[in-house]
Amino acid sequence: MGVPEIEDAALLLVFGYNGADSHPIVARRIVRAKEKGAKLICVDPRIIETARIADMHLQLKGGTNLLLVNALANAILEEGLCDYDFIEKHSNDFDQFKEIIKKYTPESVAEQTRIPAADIRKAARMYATSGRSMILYGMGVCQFGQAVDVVKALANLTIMTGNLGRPSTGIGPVRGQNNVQGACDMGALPNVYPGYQSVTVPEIREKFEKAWGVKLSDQPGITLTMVPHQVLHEKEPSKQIHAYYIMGEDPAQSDPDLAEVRESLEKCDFVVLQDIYMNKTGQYADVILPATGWCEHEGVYTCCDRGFQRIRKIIEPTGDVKTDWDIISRLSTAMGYPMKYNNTEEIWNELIALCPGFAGVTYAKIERQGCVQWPCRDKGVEDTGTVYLHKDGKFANPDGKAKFFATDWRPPQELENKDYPLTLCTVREVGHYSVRTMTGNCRTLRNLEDEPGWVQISSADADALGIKHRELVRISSKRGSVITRANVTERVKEGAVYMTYQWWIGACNELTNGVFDPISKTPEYNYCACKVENIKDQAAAENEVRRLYEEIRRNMRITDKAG
Ligand SMILES: Nc1nc2c(c(=O)[nH]1)N[C@H]1C(S)=C(S)[C@@H](COP(=O)(O)OP(=O)(O)OC[C@H]3O[C@@H](n4cnc5c(=O)[nH]c(N)nc54)[C@H](O)[C@@H]3O)O[C@H]1N2
Ligand SMILES: Nc1nc2c(c(=O)[nH]1)N[C@H]1C(S)=C(S)[C@@H](COP(=O)(O)OP(=O)(O)OC[C@H]3O[C@@H](n4cnc5c(=O)[nH]c(N)nc54)[C@H](O)[C@@H]3O)O[C@H]1N2
Ligand SMILES: [Mo]
Repeated sequence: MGVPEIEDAALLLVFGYNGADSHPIVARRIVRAKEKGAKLICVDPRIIETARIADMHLQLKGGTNLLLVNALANAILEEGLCDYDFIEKHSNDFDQFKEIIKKYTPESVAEQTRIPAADIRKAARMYATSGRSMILYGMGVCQFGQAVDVVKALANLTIMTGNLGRPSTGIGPVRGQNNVQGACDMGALPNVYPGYQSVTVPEIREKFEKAWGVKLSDQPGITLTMVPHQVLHEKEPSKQIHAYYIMGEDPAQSDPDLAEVRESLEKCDFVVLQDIYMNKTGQYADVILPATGWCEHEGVYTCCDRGFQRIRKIIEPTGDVKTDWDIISRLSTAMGYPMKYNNTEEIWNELIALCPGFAGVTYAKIERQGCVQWPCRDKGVEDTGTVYLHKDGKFANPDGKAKFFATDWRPPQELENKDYPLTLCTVREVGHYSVRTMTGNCRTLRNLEDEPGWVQISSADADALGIKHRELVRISSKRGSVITRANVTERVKEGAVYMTYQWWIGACNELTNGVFDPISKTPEYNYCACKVENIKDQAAAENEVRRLYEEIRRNMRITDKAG
């Protein structure tokens, strides 16, 4: 689906996605859908902005997604609200699916999800009968040890109700960064070349070997989140990691269990950082390669809806910096594989020649249309790209049918306990961006919110712990401990606290758990056990925060010159 289609849905199921803080432009479409009469169901453990305008807010207990989604499917089945014609013509494995789903009655999950069975039934009815229901999901689904299963379970809802392959229906992963979709499209994944072409399929590999004049490995690589383990614990010499080239990433801030990340960075023999700012990881780097920022170079981004868009250089870079592609080309040439591109269009043309799904997306076409959504296979003007997938119920599986998939719920790995009685979930801050190199260097945004960040805590928990709004508190897990400020709020329920991962002092990744989903390898950032303690001597704690901030700013070379 395309982002603009959101506003024409008859119902939006917004599941673990906080557009108002994460993607304000997409969030406008949600507001507009509501204005145009759409029904809105928000599934989130917090009262986020979407919950405030929703027709129903299912304020589930964190970590219980699959219980709820399976129960929604159960209610749709039980009430006979399926699109049986669509299921019959366009899907497989419905019977196996029913077999697993039948035990997930709304009544059986009400206690664990903390959602009354009647509300689950009502939401299921609304979703199944609107005629044009669309699902949007985000990190409230993905950042769990059981994430891919929940995505598939949400897809089940779309198949069983025929909410696919038509405008303003379907399931939308509202992907995080402006170009995270583009990074995947370009093959920045361990198991595929550009265009999602598997490294293990011999014909594909041979195609790339021929184009590039090299021999390529037939083994998939590993994901970012597996690096610490491969550095610290891998016994097999051929799989050990000794050198680490990090480009546009700050694992020493954004990866889980930072103590382990630091240990792995220290153990690596050689670390290179290619970035536009100094960051925490840079402090472990042997070499830093300074690159240009988004307004200093040109290229192509892919939006979360598969739409390729051109980005253009607005200002001349200053200082000794190069574009990312120029740095890569020079490095490659120095290592004995000459890469000679004169501009990004030459790189793009090589890409589309090798990727059938992108073959029709010339620079000229992107220029003309503003945005071209893949698949777009033909260079001619008639092929304008694909706004939504699965038209006429056609799916990418060999027999063209969708596949139902059901499985049982698994609880998060580290549950609240006697020593760490609260659960910690980590989310986003509207005024700051990811590891905060970009926004932390901006005085205006720092004036909006600054270190040591916040922990959202319910008034019941705060009262019981003797904590007042705005006071500094200590928050700890089995893995680490940091200082942050209490945000006592009615937006969260008792028992669960929420930190944003943008803060260098209140760095929640000192606390998070490094386990991940077996398929996506995304860490369980949204659930670990923690405790919060009050701090008696607030003045001393404020001093300590100031001292820590000065130290970090020095290490990150932050001056107040930056506007
Ligand atoms: N201002 C700003 N914008 C950003 C970013 C930023 O750092 N700052 N980061 C960007 C990136 S990288 C990404 S990936 C996106 C992410 O954007 P979102 O997908 O919106 O990510 P979050 O805010 O982490 O989580 C979404 C919601 O999931 C809820 N949640 C937590 N646990 C559960 C659960 O068990 N079930 C359900 N159903 N919901 C749960 C949280 O309460 C939260 O409201 O934002 C992007 N946009
Ligand atoms: N606890 C917790 N941790 C999380 C998350 C969470 O919800 N909770 N979310 C996770 C998610 S979804 C994500 S996507 C990650 C994000 O984490 P990261 O990817 O580490 O963070 P970013 O701030 O997006 O950018 C990383 C670096 O890229 C640099 N950079 C920006 N533009 C350019 C450029 O054009 N070229 C180069 N070479 N460098 C550039 C920035 O200065 C920064 O140092 O964090 C993850 N970590
Ligand atoms: Mo992300």
